[in-house]
Amino acid sequence: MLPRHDQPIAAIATAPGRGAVGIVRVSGKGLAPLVQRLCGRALKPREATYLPLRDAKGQPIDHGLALFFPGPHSYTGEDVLELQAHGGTVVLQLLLARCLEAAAEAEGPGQACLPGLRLAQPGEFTERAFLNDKIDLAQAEAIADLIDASTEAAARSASRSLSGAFSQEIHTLRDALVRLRMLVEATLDFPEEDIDFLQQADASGQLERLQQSLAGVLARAHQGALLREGIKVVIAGQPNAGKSSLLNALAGAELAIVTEIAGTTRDKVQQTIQIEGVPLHVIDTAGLRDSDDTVERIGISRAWDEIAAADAVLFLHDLTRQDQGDYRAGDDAIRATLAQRLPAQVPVIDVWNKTDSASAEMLAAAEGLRLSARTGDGLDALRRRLLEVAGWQSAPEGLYLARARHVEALQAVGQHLDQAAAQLRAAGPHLDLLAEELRLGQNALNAITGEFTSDDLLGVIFSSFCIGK
Ligand SMILES: Nc1nc2c(ncn2[C@@H]2O[C@H](COP(=O)(O)OP(=O)(O)OP(=O)(O)O)[C@@H](O)[C@H]2O)c(=O)[nH]1
Ligand SMILES: [Mg+2]
Repeated sequence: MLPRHDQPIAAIATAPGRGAVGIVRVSGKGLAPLVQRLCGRALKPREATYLPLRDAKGQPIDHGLALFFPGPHSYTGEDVLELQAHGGTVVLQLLLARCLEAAAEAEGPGQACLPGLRLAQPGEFTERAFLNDKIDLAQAEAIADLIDASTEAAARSASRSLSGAFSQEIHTLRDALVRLRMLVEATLDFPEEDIDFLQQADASGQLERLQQSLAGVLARAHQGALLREGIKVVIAGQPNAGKSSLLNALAGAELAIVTEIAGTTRDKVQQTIQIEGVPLHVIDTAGLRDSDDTVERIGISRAWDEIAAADAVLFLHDLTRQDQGDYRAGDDAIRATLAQRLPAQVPVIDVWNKTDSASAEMLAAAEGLRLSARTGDGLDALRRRLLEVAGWQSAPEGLYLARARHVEALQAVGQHLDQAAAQLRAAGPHLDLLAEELRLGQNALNAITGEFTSDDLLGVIFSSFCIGK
């Protein structure tokens, strides 16, 4: 049996369901005999041919377009055949089945037409493109991100990553790192030259410039990752503070039930909103208080689970009840528990609600953001604050999409460069340790584009693709 990556693969490439057209795609080495069998003729490379697509008995399944891309000039780098038919589920299933059947038919004595043709796994076409050096790993990820993009900004940035803008920055960093490594490795080979040699060649200057460029790439990758992944914002507070009203106001839709009854919300209500194209996953939770009601208690416990997993918490206070001692005691108790349960870096934003019916005195006493979920007054300031908390700087031109994985890899590079710089500054530098840190830094960089990547990581990345891509 052929190794997995050498087996020819087939799949329906278009989305399941009805559509005007649907595409069945086959990729593998040496597809010409299959093309002949399926289409009844050879096809001109990269030219659409209108023809009947027939079953084994010669009856047409459909009439459609056939396109043949001989490798390496194809999406996967192998031979690729695309059959475009009408987009019905059954038609496409029949065509796909016909491909598998034709592949198994005898081409010569003991020789199948296309041995080993099987259904493709999710992302397998793109994985082949990566393995055949048509694209690097960051570009492959950008394909999935482009397909999954939920905002225009995310789609545009994914497209820039796909065209290689992000990979180019990584390559520039890598080239500078390789030059520095060559210098250090050369010094290792000629110990008598030693540190003077490194100084003359301005190794520390080179390293410093590398660290600066890395910081720039990291900042842009962070913005790109934010566009892709967004942040999770949990609205918390006592019952009736107006949490559900605030979610509705931010979403611009009546999603969560709002009543004057304390303890209305039990299940969490989640909505993704966009501010300047940054996705914010906003979660409304049950009001926090001591309760004897079993259902409400489960809701409150879930609220705390959501809070524990938040990137930022909006702590909502009711301005109209600030003169009630027990209400303020309730807020204090929540604040204490928040401080206990939340990691220090998770920001808690105090938001004072119901400015429309609060007294001037209470308004004056409230420090922080003040708004009215009812009138919408003050919401813009909250939106700005949320972007600030997310770390969004503004939408610079030419942003590329990145993933948390890339940001982490770049941070790892930064740590290795810091270690290397420390060695270089040390009174008696260990050149072997310096060389090792630079080598590790380069590995971390290469992991982004896939030049140094474990099979496990590839499995994780490609399994999240859709089938047929
Ligand atoms: N005047 C005024 N009333 C508000 C405002 N926001 C919410 N309310 C009222 O406050 C009450 C409670 O609102 P909800 O949004 O249900 O409050 P909640 O925090 O979700 O309450 P629970 O789900 O019970 O925890 C309702 O009667 C809302 O109409 C506001 O900005 N101004
Ligand atoms: Mg509610």
